Amino acid sequence: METRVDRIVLREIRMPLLHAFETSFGRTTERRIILVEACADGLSGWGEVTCGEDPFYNEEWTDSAWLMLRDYAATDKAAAVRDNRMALGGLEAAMWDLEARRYGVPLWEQIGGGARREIPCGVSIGIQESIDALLRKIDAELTAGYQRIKIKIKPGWDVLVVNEVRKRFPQTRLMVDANSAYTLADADRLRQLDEFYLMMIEQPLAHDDIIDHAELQAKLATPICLDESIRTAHHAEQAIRLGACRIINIKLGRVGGFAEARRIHDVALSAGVPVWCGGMLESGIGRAHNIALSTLPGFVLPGDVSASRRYWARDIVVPPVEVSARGTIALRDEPGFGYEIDREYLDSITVRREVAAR
Ligand code: OSB
Ligand code: MG
Repeated sequence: METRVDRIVLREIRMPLLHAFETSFGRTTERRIILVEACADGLSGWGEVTCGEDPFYNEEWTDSAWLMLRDYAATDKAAAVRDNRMALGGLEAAMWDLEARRYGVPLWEQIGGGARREIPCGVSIGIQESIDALLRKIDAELTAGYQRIKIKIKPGWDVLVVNEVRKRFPQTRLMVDANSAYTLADADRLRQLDEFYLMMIEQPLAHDDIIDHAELQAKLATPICLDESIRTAHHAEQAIRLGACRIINIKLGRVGGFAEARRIHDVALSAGVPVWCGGMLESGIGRAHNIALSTLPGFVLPGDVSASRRYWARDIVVPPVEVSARGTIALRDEPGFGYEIDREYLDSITVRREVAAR
């Protein structure tokens, strides 16, 4: 985006998670999050870099993103950078927020959203110590009102677990996410999941694959949803054309910001493929951006966008993000991303700060 900025401030914060989050690729107990502040004309726009602490979900991690932002993002070399979308996307999102504030409109309006006044919410539940612990967690989330449950699976924590969950919660909108833990050789095992009438299986195969997913989708009744494999609208177009997925998870960071997220959304919408907003254990800032994104018309399925209190004892935004008893988050009408930043708390958890030249 061609927005003029006077100054870009990078900040790394540390936020301990209330509950460790475990996927097929690892376990997270504390987040190291980079925030990007884009300043101009006395206004600040904010973005969040959504990469993990290690390069296990994709190739980026907190320290690589810091260097990418410091040495490239704010220079005329940025356009030539390949991938590193989460780092660049953090700045891109800050620019959108800054633009929204310049016009005095909410971010959801600035990006062309606003198709709904409240967004439907689901939860993503990590791998647990026991099936009993998982069942208790699901029960608590349903009691809180969440509209859809996603559980993480991996070889050894899949068919048996889903069977128990389904027995206990026969009516719940349920899905699984494998984070690339399987290969085509596991097709028979994955096909066993068909009997549980799941909404979808998210990213069963390799993070960079489309063709094997198409072969797998042809063998499954359950829709495949792609996450890791879709970084661009071009990928989305190819995946849909090949029949590699019937649903797409859109994450702002993974695709490099609102501009590409909208392009993917548009490709999916015109193909009749539903999309939903994924999550990356964001602080309140990234969470607020996800809420804005979720108001585009094609975001018809509940996202992994849930309440601050599921992650943090204290969030950096005020008020914290809250979810209604019917499992929705209401839009806010303040300019920009819609929440106040708790500056005092933010400063107290900031471990480094640097002004990137412009
Ligand atoms: O694959 O959707 C994923 C968290 C970290 C990395 C990848 C994923 C996730 C989640 C958590 O599922 C979603 C959330 O609650 O933010
Ligand atoms: Mg996923």
